[in-house]
Amino acid sequence: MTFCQTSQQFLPHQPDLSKADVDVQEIPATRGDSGLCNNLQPCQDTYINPRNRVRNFTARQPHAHLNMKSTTVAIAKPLSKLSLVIPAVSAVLLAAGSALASGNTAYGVPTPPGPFVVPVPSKILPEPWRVPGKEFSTYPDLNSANNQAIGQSMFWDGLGGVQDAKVYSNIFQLDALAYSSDALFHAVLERRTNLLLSFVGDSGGNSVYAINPYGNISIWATNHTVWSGPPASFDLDALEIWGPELVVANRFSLQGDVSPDGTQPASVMNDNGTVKYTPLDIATAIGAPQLADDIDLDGLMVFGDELLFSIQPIGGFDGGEIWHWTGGAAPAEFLKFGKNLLTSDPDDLITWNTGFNIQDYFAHQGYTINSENIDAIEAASTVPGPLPLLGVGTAFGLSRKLRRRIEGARLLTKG
Ligand SMILES: [Ca+2]
Ligand SMILES: [Ca+2]
Ligand SMILES: [Ca+2]
Repeated sequence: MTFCQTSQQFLPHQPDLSKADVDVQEIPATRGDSGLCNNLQPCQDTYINPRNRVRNFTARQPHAHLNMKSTTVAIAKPLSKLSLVIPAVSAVLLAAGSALASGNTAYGVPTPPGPFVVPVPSKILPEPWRVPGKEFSTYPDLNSANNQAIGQSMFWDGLGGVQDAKVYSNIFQLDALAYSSDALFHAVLERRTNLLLSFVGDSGGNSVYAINPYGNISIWATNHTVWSGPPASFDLDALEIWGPELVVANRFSLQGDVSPDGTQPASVMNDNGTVKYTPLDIATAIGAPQLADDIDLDGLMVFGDELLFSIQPIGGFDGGEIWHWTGGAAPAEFLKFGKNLLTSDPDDLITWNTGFNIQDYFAHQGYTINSENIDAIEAASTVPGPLPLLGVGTAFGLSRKLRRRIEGARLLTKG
């Protein structure tokens, strides 16, 4: 077991994984690193989600809500990272050593993985409970009491437990979550990690799939892994991972691509209430500025000004496209990720464009997704060892270092 030994390794969302961690760590896979549904939360193949989410874009008034009277909307204040880190440390220490148990539905029982891990680019796929700081949203938005709750996200511990995280808007559904310096962002571009995807409908009760650089697909999280008491129509439609534990995302998108109060067009929002990118920015980047009034970004990873994103089907796009965009004048390009196992050319990569038939590709590996429409994007690979039990004082010292690093990272990535 490898323990983190320096505070550097405890930095969440480490700003530059692309240079420092270029060497892929070929860690022998263990049962726990297999990445498939684990023995505590076996794959559920019996759950059928009948809902087929099809949106009528032609009937929708383009940003009609922008004409609504501007109102002051009370949005839940983002939780302070510091105020959350210390309780999280306490929870980890108090619960450390307790055996993992099945059947728990309260978040953090037996324990969330804690805030002090940074993923390492590799082909190893960690089980969800090993990954800290997991936040998600459903479609439609629900809270942990299984009531409809517009704009709500939840934390999930990977063992079925959830708790309310944040209300991003009191008016509009939440449909994408990200962090300003998403871990493994560049590892995706360099094909050194596992790409995580959710599709509209979560067919078969499978909320999140993983595809590795070799083109192999596996189930990363079933709906029961995410939420042990999911509603009948559970559909994960936003995902952010790599914590710190119990810390909310700081980039997001709402359904309809508007600001939380509905007064501005916004495909990507900053947590400070400013617009990171407008629908016109996104539509122009993908070469379709004529779609600016209707485009709806619904899958997102962020690193500074760079995006990996997907949109709802519109104007000839089927929703299965994943673009990489630097945020500048250059157009967005379709992501190339994963060996295409349906071709004989060993160098042929999957291009995540409209022409790539995702359902067909998944079907060839035995998975039925019933949709081309990607509604969440993330990445996961090797999780370093857990925080060694050095005592509360040491851990709280680490939390102070963590706070400083978070503050520094905020300055670097502000905006
Ligand atoms: Ca949602
Ligand atoms: Ca989904
Ligand atoms: Ca959106």
